[in-house]
Amino acid sequence: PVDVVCLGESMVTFLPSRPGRLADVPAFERAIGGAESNVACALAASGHRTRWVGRVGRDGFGDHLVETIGAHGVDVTAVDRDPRRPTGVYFRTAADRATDAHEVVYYRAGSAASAMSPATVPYETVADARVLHLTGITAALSDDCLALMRTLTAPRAGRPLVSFDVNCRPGLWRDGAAGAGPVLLELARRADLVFVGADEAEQAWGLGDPAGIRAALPEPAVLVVKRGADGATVHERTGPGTDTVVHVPAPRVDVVAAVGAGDAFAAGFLSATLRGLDATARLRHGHLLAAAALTVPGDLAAPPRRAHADRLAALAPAAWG
Ligand code: KDG
Repeated sequence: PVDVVCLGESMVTFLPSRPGRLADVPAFERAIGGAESNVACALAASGHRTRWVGRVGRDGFGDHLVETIGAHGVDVTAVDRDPRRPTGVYFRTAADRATDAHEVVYYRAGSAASAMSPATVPYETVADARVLHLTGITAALSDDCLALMRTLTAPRAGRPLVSFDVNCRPGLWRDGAAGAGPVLLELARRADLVFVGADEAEQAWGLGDPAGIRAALPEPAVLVVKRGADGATVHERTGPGTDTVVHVPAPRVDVVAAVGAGDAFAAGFLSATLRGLDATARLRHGHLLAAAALTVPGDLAAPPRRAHADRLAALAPAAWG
């Protein structure tokens, strides 16, 4: 058994050698990406037994993903290899520091992971976890992937706690945010714990404030609404129709690239959840891991060690803005 299973597509990521338009970048450095494996790597680094369930091609990029994610201490034995379809890759440009504007180009249509389905993922590969972490990205990859998401979030006796990060990526959906909205809402309502950015809730559902999002999404026992530098709010059900609401501001950091910060936040929050910590500590651990990811150019930052994170999370509220 493991603490957490993270399921989704990972890709080889190409980071630019210098800032500027994609059209002008002369060379790229290879890294890895994939929201769910980012969460898995950060959780493994925080000392949790973690498995990544994904699908890659029988190619060098697939080898690289399996070897790199495995080297982070994540169990990769359930990763499926497709003999015909390739491993997905994507390229990105450096983000503008003020606006976070950047270009992303995916080469993942028809990838090995896009062929994930209820048939390629035996339920036993996720059933022994305490937490199953999923994101809305998988739902956008193909009809088979959407069917898999529906299977994994269906009510069933003894299912792991289902954690769902909305991760609205309009560029991946046939009809952009309009097409994504209803599907993401359907899946979120079937989860036990939901992470959503206020900006993406606005984009997908036309809802910006945490109370409005909670009203549209009453089912999950825990809802976390993230507002970037303004911090995050957790709504936790404490009785029928009753929530406790806790807000924790985010620490100020010099942002290098926002990519991966949401994944790191989810990992910090999940780690603290697995350890039975209270809502304030869960949000603070989310912010701490996000801060580490915000200050590196790629998706993955080495998170602070657990004892160090505990000391930072225990700082007086004044240190937290
Ligand atoms: O959260 C970071 C991810 O966006 C990145 O690694 C790529 O998974 C990815 C995606 O589909 O956007």
